Amino acid sequence: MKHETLKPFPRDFLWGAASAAYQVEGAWDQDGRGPSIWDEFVRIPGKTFKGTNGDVAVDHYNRFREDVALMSEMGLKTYRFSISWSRVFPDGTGEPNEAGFRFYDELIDALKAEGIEPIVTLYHWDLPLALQNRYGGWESRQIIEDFHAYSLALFKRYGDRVKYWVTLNEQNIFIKFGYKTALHPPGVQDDKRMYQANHHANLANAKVISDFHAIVPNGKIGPSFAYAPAYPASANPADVLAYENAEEYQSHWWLDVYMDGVYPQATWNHLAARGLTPEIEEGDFELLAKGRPDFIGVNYYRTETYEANPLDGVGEQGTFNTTGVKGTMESTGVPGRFRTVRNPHLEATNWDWEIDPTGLRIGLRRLVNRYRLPVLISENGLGEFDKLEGDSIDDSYRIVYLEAHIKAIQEAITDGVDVIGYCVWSFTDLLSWLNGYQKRYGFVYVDRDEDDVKELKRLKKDSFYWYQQVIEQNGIYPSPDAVR
Ligand code: BGP
Repeated sequence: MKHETLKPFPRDFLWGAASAAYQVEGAWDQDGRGPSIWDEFVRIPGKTFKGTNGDVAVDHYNRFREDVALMSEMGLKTYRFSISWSRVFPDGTGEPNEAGFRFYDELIDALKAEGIEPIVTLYHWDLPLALQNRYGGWESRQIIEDFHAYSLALFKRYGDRVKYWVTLNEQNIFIKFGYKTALHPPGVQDDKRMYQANHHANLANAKVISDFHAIVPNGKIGPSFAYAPAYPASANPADVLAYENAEEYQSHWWLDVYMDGVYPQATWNHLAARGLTPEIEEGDFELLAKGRPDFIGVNYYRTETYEANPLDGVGEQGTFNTTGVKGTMESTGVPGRFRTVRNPHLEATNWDWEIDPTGLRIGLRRLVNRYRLPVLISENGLGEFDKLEGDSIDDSYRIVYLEAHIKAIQEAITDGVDVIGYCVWSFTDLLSWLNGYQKRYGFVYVDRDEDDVKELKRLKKDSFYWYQQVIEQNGIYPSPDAVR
């Protein structure tokens, strides 16, 4: 559908950028912080690109005032960041670490002083190691109580200043990578355990959401989901069925639970036939039904294209490109259901993520038609090799990428989707979990690499000035009349 004119972005649209504690903070053992599962995992040889870790990351913990000053200069309306659970509760439960709580007080106050709305993520993958060791983390139902206690402590402490909260960041990724492909901690490969851990995460999410509004009456809360909308490789009904299978298995499996408290049937049956469905206890579905969020958080980077996969076809363990060597990502799938194929209509990044702005518009429309909630785009961005030349960084490819995605959002808004904000991943360069520091996303270059922390100097990329202007004029087009 082509529009003759596009609706302008809403006046209070939240133009933003996002990060996560482990990827930016550093200060891994400073001021009483306890270790997280990532602190341990990155030390296992061969797990991350060149053995990189977040010990120092970009030292945001000690340089947050400089970073907030840059956000203010840019005119950012919102900044999404996560709280490190083991910084505020070093053991996961029990004794709080006041220095950790104070750090987030200061960060929130610094943002508010500049008129920047904080969006706080409760959990961006860095589970306290103590909870992993004590009872196996997400594999125990105890995590539901402990995540609840931790979250309520944050709501009580910061709820007077923080309106927007994200519960779990990309449950679909941390569960699949943690318990299927073993690319993330705890590095397990066991589907039965995976679906059980996933069920606990669903319950933890719902329990926190169901108690949120009593503590933060004017607040808004929702999970952030890694949504890669599915396409069929062709109009062959076998491929269309594969795409339906994939959309349900890769996305509705989580989203239907978040929004409606139910697991989708075909995938449930597929797992039940293999003895893989989670143990359900009395009251679980009642709790899930109470967890309907206020918005759908969407992290969008790409679409995925699917074709039919025979019963003896490819499985889910193909090579994942963490080197930036284009063409090294392998096809993956579920035998008898679907497999991924390259989409010949799309260009891909050096990490083989297909670039598809229209896919964002398609995804937004699908989500809103199915779940009827506003959407917060909690992540979108381009990871690339950036080159520092003198003091400047020409990242015009990033500008092209973001501009196309912003146009797609405006088209979706014109279609009728309620989008409340857009957080570009990321504000400063940061640690890419498996890909080291060479896969850069920021508007602000941080001068460090895998081998040398250097002075961590901050330098504005060309995209910084471009996004500053986008925010200033509330979109790419200053007035709807200028849109054709
Ligand atoms: C999302 C995560 C982010 C971020 C981003 C980019 O999945 O929520 O934390 O890392 O992806 O991914 P990567 O760093 O793997 O390129």
